[in-house]
Amino acid sequence: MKILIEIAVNVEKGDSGSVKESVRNALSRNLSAEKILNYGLIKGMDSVGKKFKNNEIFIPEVLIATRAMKAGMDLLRPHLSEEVRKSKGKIVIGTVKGDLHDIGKKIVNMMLEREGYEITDLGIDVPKEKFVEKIKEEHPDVVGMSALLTTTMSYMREIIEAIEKEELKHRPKIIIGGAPITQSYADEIKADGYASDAASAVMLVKNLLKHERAVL
Ligand code: B12
Repeated sequence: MKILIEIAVNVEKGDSGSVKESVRNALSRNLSAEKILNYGLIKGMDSVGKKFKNNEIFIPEVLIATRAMKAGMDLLRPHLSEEVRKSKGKIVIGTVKGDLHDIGKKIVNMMLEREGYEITDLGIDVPKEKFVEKIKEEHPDVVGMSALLTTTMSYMREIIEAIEKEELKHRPKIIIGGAPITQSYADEIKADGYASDAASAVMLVKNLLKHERAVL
């Protein structure tokens, strides 16, 4: 459908104004919010991801496209059906202390949000105390940490130790990610999981929470 292609193209261009306009237009034509999300916004973002992988576009373009998708998402949210909006679980996520990289984390957040998870993003440069405070306040199902620097990834271990020290009744599952992170590092610091990209992060969370329910 032409209007959905238009939305996807506007996301790719990173044109927030046009994304909003075309999303409003699609809604006024009674297209379902799910259709607009999946075949417009997500389609555009998928194509951005592919182009980034092939070195056809670079970080600034990815960031601008992410913002444009978010602008469209904000308009769609009230129209999404109860099923999509109903929280499938709470996730608290942050980029660890000393680290200011957050482009990848934002993409992960958006993919998880699209799947129905409720995200609290603690931002960048987040100390362990903040993670612990939010866990106690929000009782999330999952805690996510992101690090892009070899110098900051070691701080993830400190955060996990700080969480363990609290001896919480329901300790959230802990997942980690970021370019220098590997599965063996996740095993080493006793994280519950690692994912190398946003789509795998969604699968990881689904699996961890499915297992959780099976255990309960
Ligand atoms: C953009 C960028 C910046 C931007 C960040 C802007 C922002 N708002 O994020 C700015 C300019 C601020 C920056 C600064 C620095 N940077 Co920089 N930066 C990059 C760059 C080019 C891209 C990172 C990126 O966004 N990738 C794209 C996203 C989509 O990928 P991603 O982050 O890996 O995320 C995916 C996965 O990892 C995963 N994921 C990510 N987080 C999470 C979390 C969870 C829970 C899960 C499950 C999955 C997951 O899913 C994501 C989506 O697929 C990289 C080089 C590169 N090509 O990677 C260097 C890079 C990371 N930076 C580097 C460096 C050295 C720095 C600086 C120290 C430079 C300096 N001398 O000042 C500073 C450090 C600042 C700080 N304290 O953090 C080095 C790190 C080297 C190292 N091994 O430690 C790199 C690798 C460049 C290089 N080759 O030297 N940087």
